[in-house]
Amino acid sequence: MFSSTAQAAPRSLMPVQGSTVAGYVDSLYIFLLIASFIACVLVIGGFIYFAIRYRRRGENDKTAYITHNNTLEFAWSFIPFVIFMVAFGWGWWVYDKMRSFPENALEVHVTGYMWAWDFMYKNGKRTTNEFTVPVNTPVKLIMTSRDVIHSFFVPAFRVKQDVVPGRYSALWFEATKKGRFQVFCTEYCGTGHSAMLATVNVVDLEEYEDWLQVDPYRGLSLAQIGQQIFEGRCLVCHSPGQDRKVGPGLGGLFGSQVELDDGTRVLGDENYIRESILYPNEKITAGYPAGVMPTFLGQLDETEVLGLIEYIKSLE
Ligand SMILES: [Cu+2]
Repeated sequence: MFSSTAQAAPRSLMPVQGSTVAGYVDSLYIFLLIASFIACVLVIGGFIYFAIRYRRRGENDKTAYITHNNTLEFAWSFIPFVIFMVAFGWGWWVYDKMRSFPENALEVHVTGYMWAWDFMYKNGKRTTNEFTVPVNTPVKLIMTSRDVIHSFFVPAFRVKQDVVPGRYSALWFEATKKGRFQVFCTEYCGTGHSAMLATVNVVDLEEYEDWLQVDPYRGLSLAQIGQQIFEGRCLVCHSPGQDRKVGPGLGGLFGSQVELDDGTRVLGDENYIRESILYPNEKITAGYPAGVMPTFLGQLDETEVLGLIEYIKSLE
């Protein structure tokens, strides 16, 4: 349900345990679950039992005069206190493991925005909605947001961290299983929130190093580069056909007369497409709200902008 590993994962209540902390988190979670269940049975069961056993049986039935019971009162305070302290100490121990960053961690930079995730490696390699890390290696993600608060969650790794505009937050994990694992945004961030998905691809160290060297655009035509970017970043909001999504469909845009919200018309040429990508609020298509599309200024280089223009030209 949560992850799509290379091997078929056995069906279970919890996602695959794919990191060094996953087992610790699950143990604490199961302890809390069982303790809560026992407390629930005692409280609700006791409530039902007393309600029946001591119900009022007639007009003259008077409530017995009860003062107190030291032993009982101590027990019902002290036993929960011990359980809470165990949960606190245990939780602290697990949290400390999750928040103590190993010094030798491989650092990857992450940027969240409506509605995709960008990943950037130290050698300049950039990817969108998918990133690769080596197995059995500590990885530190240094994360920020371009617009609103998002939250980066990898269920299989049991790690989650808010991603906040204007500052960096971080999380770390050490993947213990190879495979492909789902990333979710878990902070509601607008229309495309549920489609704000990414994949962590965990591979051998050698495979990771090869992957890191590969130029993702090598051997691709401009339009193919554009298609790759479109599918990663634009498809959440724009259909490649005529359908209306968050934004207008881009099929047939090139060469057409685009009606704007101020009633004027503009030719859908290269300059219009470029401006719409880099300065999306300059010209708003009629029937769509302003201020929704984020700018891609500084996010795409010239080749990528040209690629997108070529790809959009080819859409019908
Ligand atoms: Cu989000």
